[in-house]
Amino acid sequence: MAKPEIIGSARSTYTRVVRMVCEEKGIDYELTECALGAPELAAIHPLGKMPVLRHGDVKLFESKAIATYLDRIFPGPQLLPSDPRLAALTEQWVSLVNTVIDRTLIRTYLFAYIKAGGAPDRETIEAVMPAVREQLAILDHAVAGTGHLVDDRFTFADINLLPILERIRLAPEGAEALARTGHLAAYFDRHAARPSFAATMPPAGPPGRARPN
Ligand SMILES: N[C@@H](CCC(=O)N[C@@H](CS)C(=O)NCC(=O)O)C(=O)O
Repeated sequence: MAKPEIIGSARSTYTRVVRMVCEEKGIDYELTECALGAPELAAIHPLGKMPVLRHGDVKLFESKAIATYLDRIFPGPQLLPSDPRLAALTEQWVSLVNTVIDRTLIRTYLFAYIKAGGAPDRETIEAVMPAVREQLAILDHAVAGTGHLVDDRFTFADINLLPILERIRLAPEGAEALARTGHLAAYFDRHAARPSFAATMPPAGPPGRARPN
């Protein structure tokens, strides 16, 4: 079978989740590193976002769609369960993270550091911190029982969240808020030891150099 090509950036959380799927399943893939606005992205994603996938004749955009495709056509551990209840729970957490939690933690909180270029945007940071804490508390409660978002299985729901938790630790309020959660902090530490997480770690740098995300 042809080798999948993931086009995106090692610094991008959504690119990382797709790479983690490949690592977890033992898929031999290639990362084509590119910047936001690259023509390779616009050729596949109508809004030019990353990641996109090329695999033989298949071209896909949207990380969840790419993950579903890779999970179904490649062997290895199933990351999107087929059992209806577990599949729905996985969708539930992916949807909440992608529509709400990513916006709060990354696009608003972390970007207040990234976009500023120089000094962090303190007004935005202070305004968003109650929502950051509230959403981390929701996740803390969710993983308290089993150490996973979906039953006691490691699924794409966990993969989709872990890169976000790693990024918010780069900025002080995010690191402190996560450390105070208890269950979620332990969940992060435990899953961060997975080889798929280590193999996809973004290049080091302060939050202001974390672009693109
Ligand atoms: N819903 C998309 C979101 C992708 C996304 O927002 N990617 C970021 C990088 S992590 C991006 O391309 N940002 C640039 C932009 O929004 O224009 C997915 O799941 O793939």
